Amino acid sequence: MAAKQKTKTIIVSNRLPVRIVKEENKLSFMPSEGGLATGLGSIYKQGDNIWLGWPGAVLSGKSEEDQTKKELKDQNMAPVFLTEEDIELYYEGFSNETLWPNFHYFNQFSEFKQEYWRSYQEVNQKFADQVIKNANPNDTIWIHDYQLLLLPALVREKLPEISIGFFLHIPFPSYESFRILPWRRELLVGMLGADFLGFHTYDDTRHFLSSVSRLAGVGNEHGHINYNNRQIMADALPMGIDYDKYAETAAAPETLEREVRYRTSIGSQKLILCIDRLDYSKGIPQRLKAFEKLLERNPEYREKVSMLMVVVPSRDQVGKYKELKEEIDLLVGRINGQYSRLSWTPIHYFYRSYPLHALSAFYRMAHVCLVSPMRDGMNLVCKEFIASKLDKKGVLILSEMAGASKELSDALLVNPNNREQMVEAIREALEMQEDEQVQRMIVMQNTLKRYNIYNWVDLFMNRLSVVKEEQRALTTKLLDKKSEESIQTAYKKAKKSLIFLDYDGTLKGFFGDPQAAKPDEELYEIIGGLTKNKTSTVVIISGRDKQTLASWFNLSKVDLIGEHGVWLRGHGEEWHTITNLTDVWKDDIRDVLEGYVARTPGSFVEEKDYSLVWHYRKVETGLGELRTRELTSHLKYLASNQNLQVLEGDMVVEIKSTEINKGRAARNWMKRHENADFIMAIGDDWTDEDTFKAMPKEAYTVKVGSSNSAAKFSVNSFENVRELLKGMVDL
Ligand code: GDG
Repeated sequence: MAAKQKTKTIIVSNRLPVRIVKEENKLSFMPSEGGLATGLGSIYKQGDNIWLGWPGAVLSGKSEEDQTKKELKDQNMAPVFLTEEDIELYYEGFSNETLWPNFHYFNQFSEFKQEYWRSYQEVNQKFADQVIKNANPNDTIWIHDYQLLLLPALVREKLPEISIGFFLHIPFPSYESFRILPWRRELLVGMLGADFLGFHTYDDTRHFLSSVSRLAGVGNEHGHINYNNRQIMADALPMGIDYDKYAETAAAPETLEREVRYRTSIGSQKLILCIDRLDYSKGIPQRLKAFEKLLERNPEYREKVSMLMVVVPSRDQVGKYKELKEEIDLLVGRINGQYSRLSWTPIHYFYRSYPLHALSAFYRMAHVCLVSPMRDGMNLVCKEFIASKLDKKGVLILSEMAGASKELSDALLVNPNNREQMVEAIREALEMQEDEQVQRMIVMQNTLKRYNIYNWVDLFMNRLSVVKEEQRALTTKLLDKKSEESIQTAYKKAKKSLIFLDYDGTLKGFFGDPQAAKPDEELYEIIGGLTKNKTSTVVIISGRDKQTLASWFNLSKVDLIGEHGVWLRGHGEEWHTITNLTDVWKDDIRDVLEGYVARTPGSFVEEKDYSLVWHYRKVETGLGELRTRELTSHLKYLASNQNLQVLEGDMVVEIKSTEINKGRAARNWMKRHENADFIMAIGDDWTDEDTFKAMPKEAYTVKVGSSNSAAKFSVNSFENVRELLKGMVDL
């Protein structure tokens, strides 16, 4: 017997958690333990798991490459080698001069260069080749960040069944920003190669879904996207920190020793701490100007308060970063020049990075941590500050433009563009009573302890495997001859059967005019055959209005469920509804739909008792789909607080109360027929998915069409349904 193949996890990011230093032709390998590396350590260091990425140095020649491969292999890593040109065009170029500014709403800085784009595609392909070389179809791939947006689809192309997760560490911009990118569609399609896409905040997720809907023409239901016959999920999963590591470092002797040393040289003033990578998204000049205003306006703080500002060098080869560095240097010079005393420096400014214990001493010493980015995917500095405050004293001022602000609502939240508010917040922080500081700190510490980095990693992996399971559950098996015969035999043997049949697309094909789809002779014969048998109950369960259903099936002995479950009628009974429904919303929504009809030749509105439907089957190809995207997002906006749902069917958009669905109606009917020993449901669109989901395990469920479904079997067309039913009654 062949040994069962072991499955592994492959992490992929632009940079490996390692730094190669080349000195006199000798390579040394230093670990670079960022937050992500620590969190993912629990994954990539296990068994055969592996982390793929660029090792951080351009290597010359095969011997350096071989040495790197060997060295990294022992640490469960594998390198993707990049050339100097790759770094310039793909990394500094497309990643940092095109995507980074666009995703952070700095579009005036965004460069659109074809050579950047070409290189981005090539390097993503290089990463894909490495992944494919290392991966087996049952492995799990976790791809990180904006440098690798094309990678999910490139891997999917070669390994269609593999599990792919993607996490974006920076904001996903609003559609209005994203649409500016010339390669927006390609980028989205690249991301949609993943099965699960994680973002720091709900807003990022919402923006992504909106771009998918508008640019790729794919809608979503609660973050589930059905794309290329694969169910994908997008969700918010805010990244945490290694809380214990920061708390422990804050208590370490080395940190305390540093704190004493720093305090001795700096004096006893209150400290406002700022730590950032050099980046225009971090709002450094804006913050300096707010501090300048504070000193100008409140002379009592002079000599009492200093800012301790660490700016970590980053991307200083990129033009915009050089300019920013000069601006910061000038501002710091101006403020210090204006306000310094021999015994006091307003701003202690350091353009370098520090070891962890020094950082931790800074966190301990700070009265206030001022984190004021113009945009930030999450921001970990503010979280590290909170975790380092062992005595729970200190105040966090946090920009509402940082993802972290969604979790840390006990910080003093500011809009970094509002200088007056920033000045006031600094003043408030410096004056805040200790008991209030402690109160706020406790709430924030509890949040961060719970949602730490390990929890984040577990949740991500868990979400990915849930999506994969959902996909498996939605894989239907094409109904073959054998299964068809076994259904027919089971029906014949049954003592009492209950059969739910959708109408349009299931029993009858589609017509431009919905009224033209009336039953034909063959269909009446089939229904007649099924209902001839007294122990058989046949239910037509459709989205159609009750008048149409009644007129078509008046002479048949079928039960009818119309308008997706609003109206129900047993054979020989009167119509009734199962809920107290209201239709007061219809006037407003009808006006909106009429507006779309006016702009979309060939479309029309169908009115049912408790729902409105916009039909676009006869609209010019392309235009109907375009309007559908616009209309659904418009309607979803209107429907959000009215208990309404917007459903996209086959060439229709329908709006109705959330209380109505076919599944609920089908359950109601099953209660009436509790002792049925043969239950079957057949349907073609996703309103029938509710019916399938309501069915007991032993029921036969059949989906017409090829997309994912909760049904057990699928058939290609309504003609196949007719064949199946004919075989049941020997027609
Ligand atoms: C991106 C997103 C998102 C800083 N100076 C030193 C030092 N650091 C460490 C901090 C912190 C990290 O660097 C910076 O992380 P941030 O989250 O603040 O910002 P980005 O680098 O822009 O990260 C961001 C993040 O990805 C994660 O998803 O939160 O929004 O932009 O951990 O402590 N570390 C050391 N010395 C320093 O001088 N040792």
